[in-house]
Amino acid sequence: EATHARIRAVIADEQFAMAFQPIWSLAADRPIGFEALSRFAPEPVRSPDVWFAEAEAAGLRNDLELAAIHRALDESHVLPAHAYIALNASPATVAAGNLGDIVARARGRQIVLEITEHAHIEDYASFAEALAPLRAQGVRLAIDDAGAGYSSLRHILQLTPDLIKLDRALVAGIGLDRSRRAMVAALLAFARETAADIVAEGVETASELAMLRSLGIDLLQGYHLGRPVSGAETFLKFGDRD
Ligand code: G
Ligand code: G
Ligand code: MN
Ligand code: NA
Repeated sequence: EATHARIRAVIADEQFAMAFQPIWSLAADRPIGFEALSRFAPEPVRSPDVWFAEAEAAGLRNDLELAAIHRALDESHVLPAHAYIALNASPATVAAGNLGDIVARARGRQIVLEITEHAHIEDYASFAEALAPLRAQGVRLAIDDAGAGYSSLRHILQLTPDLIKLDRALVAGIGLDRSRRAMVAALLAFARETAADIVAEGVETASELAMLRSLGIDLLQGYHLGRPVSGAETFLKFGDRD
């Protein structure tokens, strides 16, 4: 089928590039990590959401995710040595057991795996089983889009993630909305209880930054701190020059 062939070609010819977006520590006043985000070259330019949905429909989601993860790790030398690399992965890709070599591929760089809150975990046992040896090797687990309102949140929190990434809708609505404020408070309390770090996503303005700082949140990601940019641009801005 046409879509299937197209996605196979995207994977085989690596018709995509990696962008990196800083995750900024206010206390350290520098990025402590970078999230790898795929950017697809073939025209028309479309969101990675669309590509991953098409890949899913074609039965190629795991292959495309794995290709993106390998590409991100291969390019990660553009990042400063102290910084972790955050990789997006669906639970099915983790459960398939194909991530076994990511620690070796990272050449000593710390890895954070971002699993989105709204991903349905079909085979929880396989997912947890594949995750355990990775975590034993120091790979940290982040819950992406936390608090977006999906019922899987409680399930995912049972894995005691190392990082909790507050969904951008929470960040945008926090000044206005009591229910979102309550959700942020609950996630902050959970993070304190389990010694997880909190990252606020989608920080777009100085006033959001100030409000998050007043809540004691140190780690921020969003256009206000830095957009996702190419590996070359990331190296120019942040790379180790020695
Ligand atoms: O970068 P952007 O906001 O356009 O990404 C849209 C969505 O696609 C986000 O949810 C992001 O997590 C996801 N995404 C982007 N790149 C990758 C990738 O390489 N792998 C996976 N699994 N998801 C990605
Ligand atoms: O689902 P995930 O959190 O992985 O998606 C990250 C997506 O959010 C990326 O596509 C990235 O381009 C986008 N993004 C990053 N910072 C901001 C921001 O400040 N505002 C908005 N609207 N999107 C952002
Ligand atoms: Mn993410
Ligand atoms: Na997110």
